[in-house]
Amino acid sequence: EKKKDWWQTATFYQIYPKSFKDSDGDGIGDLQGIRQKLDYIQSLGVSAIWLSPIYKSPLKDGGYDISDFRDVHPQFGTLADFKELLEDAHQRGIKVILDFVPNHTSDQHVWFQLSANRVAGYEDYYIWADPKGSGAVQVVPNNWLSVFKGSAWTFHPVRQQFYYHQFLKEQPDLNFRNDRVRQEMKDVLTYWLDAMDVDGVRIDAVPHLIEDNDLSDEPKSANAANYKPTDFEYLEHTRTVNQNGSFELVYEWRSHLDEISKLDYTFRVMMTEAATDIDQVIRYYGENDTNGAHFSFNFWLEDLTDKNINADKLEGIISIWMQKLSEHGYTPNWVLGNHDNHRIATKVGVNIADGLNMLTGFLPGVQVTYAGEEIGMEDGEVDCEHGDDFHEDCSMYKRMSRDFERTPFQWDDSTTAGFSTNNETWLPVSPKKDKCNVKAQQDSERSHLKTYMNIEKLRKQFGKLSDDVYTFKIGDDNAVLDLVRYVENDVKNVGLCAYHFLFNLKNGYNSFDFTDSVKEKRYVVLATSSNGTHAVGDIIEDSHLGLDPFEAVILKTN
Ligand code: TEU
Repeated sequence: EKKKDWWQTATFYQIYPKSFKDSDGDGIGDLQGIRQKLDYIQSLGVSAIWLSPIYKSPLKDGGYDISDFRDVHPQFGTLADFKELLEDAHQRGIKVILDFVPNHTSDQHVWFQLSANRVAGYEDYYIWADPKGSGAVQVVPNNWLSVFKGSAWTFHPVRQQFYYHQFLKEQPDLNFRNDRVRQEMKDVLTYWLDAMDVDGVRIDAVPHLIEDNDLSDEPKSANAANYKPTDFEYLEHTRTVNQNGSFELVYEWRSHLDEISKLDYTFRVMMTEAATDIDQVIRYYGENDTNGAHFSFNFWLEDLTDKNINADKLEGIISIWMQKLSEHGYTPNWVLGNHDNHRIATKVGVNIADGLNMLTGFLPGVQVTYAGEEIGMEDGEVDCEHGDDFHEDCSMYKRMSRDFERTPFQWDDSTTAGFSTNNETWLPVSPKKDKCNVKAQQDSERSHLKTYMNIEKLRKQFGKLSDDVYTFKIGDDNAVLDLVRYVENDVKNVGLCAYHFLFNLKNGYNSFDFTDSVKEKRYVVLATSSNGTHAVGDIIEDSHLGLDPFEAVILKTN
């Protein structure tokens, strides 16, 4: 088997900079705050941090609306602060990945101002279209919808045309059919990867990069019949996502990234965000001999809830992804959450969160952790009045706001959870910090955090195992998921030297018999912190094992 690169067995730790640690007392997290917490990050054992956008921005979409791609938002610090963070991280062997948001800019970006004023050279930087018809009322060019809300077109009074925006109206889409725009964004990549020396990029919203050129209407979705005729919302997104050009752009950026890496013999990683169906996700990894992203996020575990989680469902997700990716020789990856979705501990229940961290840590390939998952952090509580994201529309707030998963990180049980010296934090600190915080979990012998740190240690060994995963369902009602990975050179002597991951997904005791040889010696290398009786080092003498509700254990047999 080919020797693996570091990233193929790595854990990427996502930090939402506003929420991690405030160093200057303004109630908002910043770069020096992250720098202060590098000891903690290092103690986790993760390989890399990925920072959500840190750039100049009016912050209409949490920084995903960028007004200067080359500078840091003063709220987060300065370029000098970023360099210090990068240097200190590198000194500890931690890679730093930045968010690259090419699909759109802020409407405050100078390019948009120039384009709106039809300044020569900038006319076609964005996607402009005339109103339909010639009546007094400005009619949108077509029925395309924004991912967030309503039409994807907004009329610009200066230019007297509509501009296209896949997200907020403050986030006009760049026109990637324009070579100058292509070059501009390549230059942004060069700036961060080459001049600033960052270790890679997470590319935002790649399915949306290019739209159908003739602006034809979207068809109604198959179940549109069930909706009121005024419900405009129930249209397909076939003209605006996964167009061939979007894949080509990703491939172009990959080859650009590789060229930069060749110059200084330093590997750089590229990951893409495409919340779309699996075959399209795989196309962002590459096509035929053309490389795309090193990996494109697998969001299937994000759909888990306490209602749908069971051994069947997990087994299905794992086998489909393992099979599809191995067909292409690509590296799998496993994501439990991010800044766009309710926290996994809230969705499935805190008692299942450890088992899921153990699962993503056990599986072959890349593990992605959203800061807070390692302590079983749940969503915070925010009301519209104190909200940030979509708070302008309180009827939408509960349904659409992503504030809940962005509340300040819980370092300790003090008033602001150790996040800030200022009691006025940008989003309220969750009252759950009393019980759920880093300090308490560091001090306790068994905790979510300790389990997480242990799985990270074990990953160093798991990386050397064969990449095949054997999946079984055992126990009463097939409620226990049993995943087996063998030591590479032992695959043929099945059963001799292997790791088992056992996860009881039933809210009840489960007991089962090992079907393989009883002569083997089995011992526990990891167990969930709060449910169950097993502990690291326990030797399992009999061919029989009992698991408490939602208990997960990793056994080694040899
Ligand atoms: O999200 C891209 C995306 O497609 C969104 O629809 C995402 O699935 C949605 O926010 C879920 O609620 C990326 C970023 O992750 C997100 O934070 C940004 O708002 C968005 O791009 C626009 O830049």
